[in-house]
Amino acid sequence: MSPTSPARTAPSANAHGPTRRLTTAQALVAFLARQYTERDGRRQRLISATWGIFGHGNVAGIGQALVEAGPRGNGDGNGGGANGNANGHSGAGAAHRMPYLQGRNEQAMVHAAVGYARQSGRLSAHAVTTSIGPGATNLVTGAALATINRLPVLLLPGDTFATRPADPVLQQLEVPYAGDVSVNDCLRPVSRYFDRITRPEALIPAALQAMRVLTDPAETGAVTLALPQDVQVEAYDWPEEFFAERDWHVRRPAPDTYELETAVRAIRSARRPLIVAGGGVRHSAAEETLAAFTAATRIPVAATQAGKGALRHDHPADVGGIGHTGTATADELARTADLVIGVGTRFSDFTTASGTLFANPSVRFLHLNIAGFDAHKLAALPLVADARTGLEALTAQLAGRGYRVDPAYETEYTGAKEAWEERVEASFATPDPTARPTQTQVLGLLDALVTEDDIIVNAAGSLPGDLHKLWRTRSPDQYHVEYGYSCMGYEIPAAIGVLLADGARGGPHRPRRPVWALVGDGTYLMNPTEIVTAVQENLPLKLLILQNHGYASIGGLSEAVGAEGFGTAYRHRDADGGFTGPPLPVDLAANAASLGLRVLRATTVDDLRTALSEARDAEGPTCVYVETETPDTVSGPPPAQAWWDVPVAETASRPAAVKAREEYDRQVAARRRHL
Ligand SMILES: Cc1ncc(C[n+]2csc(CCOP(=O)(O)OP(=O)(O)O)c2C)c(N)n1
Ligand SMILES: [Mg+2]
Repeated sequence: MSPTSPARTAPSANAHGPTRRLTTAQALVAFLARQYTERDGRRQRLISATWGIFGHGNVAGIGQALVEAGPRGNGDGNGGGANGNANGHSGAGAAHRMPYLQGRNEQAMVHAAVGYARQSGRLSAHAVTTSIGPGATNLVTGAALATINRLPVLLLPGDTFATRPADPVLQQLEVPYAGDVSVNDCLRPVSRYFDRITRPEALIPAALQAMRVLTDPAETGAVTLALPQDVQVEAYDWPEEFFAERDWHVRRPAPDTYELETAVRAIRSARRPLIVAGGGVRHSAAEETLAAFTAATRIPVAATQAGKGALRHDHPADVGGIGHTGTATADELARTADLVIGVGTRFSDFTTASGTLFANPSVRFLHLNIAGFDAHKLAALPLVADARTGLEALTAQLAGRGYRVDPAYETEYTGAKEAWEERVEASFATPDPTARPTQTQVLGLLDALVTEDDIIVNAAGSLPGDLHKLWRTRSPDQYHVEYGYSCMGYEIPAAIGVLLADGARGGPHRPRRPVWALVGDGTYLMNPTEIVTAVQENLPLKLLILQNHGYASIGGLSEAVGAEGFGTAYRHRDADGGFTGPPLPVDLAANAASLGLRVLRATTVDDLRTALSEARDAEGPTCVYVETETPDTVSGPPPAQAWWDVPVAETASRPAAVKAREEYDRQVAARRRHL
């Protein structure tokens, strides 16, 4: 971090040099507009915009500060006091403006910020300002999602008065046992850094810590600065240095010599090594380095949800998704692997098939991860480093010693990959163009249309599993599936965030990249309202709604675990009070249209092909709506290739649960703890 020289033009000064008199909120916004990240010689704004919904907890503080710093403020570039500000320094020059984005729901604003951060390679992020109370607590889900996925987002919830002149103010929680608790304390466990700014000057260390955490590749996630509503508007003489431009270098730590040597020895003695590529490959922009490592060693690469796209789908070493939603190719390799090399993964239960996937009795793990916490999982040999730097070091070390997997192993996985490809083709095939499409046929039609420019965004329902197994990822950032938190309702706002990110923005001669939000009907109903934001910003969101009248994924899971599909269909009540009546007369296409989207309804395979193509070419926000057919054996997805631990009732009166428990006990018996 190397601050450049601040403008020393302030008329006032204290013992430590010139100062500016600003409110806490004005100072925070001015500070945020002057933070930059730098990595690999590229420099960009760290906080490039602020999302907000205003209420009494932020309207006069952060809200007023955003007016001063935004396009409607006194942003004439010389700090002139167009609005009568005596010091004239809260006004933002063009480079230091703080653009404002208007959201409809606080959780959705965080999702949008997360989509933006991921698409920006974690080098640029958004802030989110809310009122106190419900506005603030609506952030909790988004914060958890950001933190779990290690994606930076700065949360600025308003908080109740620090001076407590009139407790309880509107929306204030009072707990009898502690006077200093507010609802914002809910954000502590889901934040990587949390502070409550109860005095203006406390902002200085807090803001610097917040930037440190946001730009730390091992630490990053949601960062929360809770801002009591009285402190936001309180004036203070800020040291001018606080407003200097600061560059936050995003580091690429190199591996420790001992860990590197241990890793190289482990790889050289492996006969059936398998790489598990996670989101860390993407965050480190290590895709090409991974390809070079694979070219040298021919070690096959399986991918988690966050890592899919680390290699192109047609790269000879790409064996597809791994784990519960993985391909047969990857999962078979995992069962026999003697060395599993994790690169930037959290080794979630989906990846390990809840501890049943890595079945070779002598399997060992090696884990290249920037976070020591993850690098040590599964009793792995840790290789704590940036993914790119670590892979470069491994490649260099192994190249000198001529390591390459046995050609028979390469032939084996190449053959298995071809066999899986035939299953993908079978799932995508549309023998009857006049029929209603199944979900996998919908994916097949989209697959036939997209190029490496397209980006697909998804998070929950049955789509993530189908996509993980079947999607042919054509570019490193095409596959944007949030599966750390798998949060229904992420898709639409996140797609907006992706569209706002530089990576998706076309130049004057290049249209924006097509960004598709793929949602089930349940997911749509959870959180459709950010459509209005896409319309407001004229972002060419492409929303694909797949109607199957309920929570089909959970319905299937429920059947499998003895819960008989209970409560998962969107149907009228029957005479017994269950939900087995006719589907509900809900028209999601009309709903999307009412929020401002152009909607293309498709009934048949042929309709859908046309509608998708029209949507892809559309310049404005567009929705394709299709009702899907329940899959048959030809066009359904391949079944799960590995287990997932969802505990089943140990005792029950109903036969479905008793039977499911027998199967559960069989599966649990195969679980291993890798120690
Ligand atoms: C916010 C949230 N609530 C609940 C869940 C649990 N859940 C996972 S998938 C799912 C159903 C999704 O329904 P839909 O979007 O229609 O997709 P489908 O299962 O029909 O493919 C539910 C309730 C979740 N992932 N996120
Ligand atoms: Mg559904």
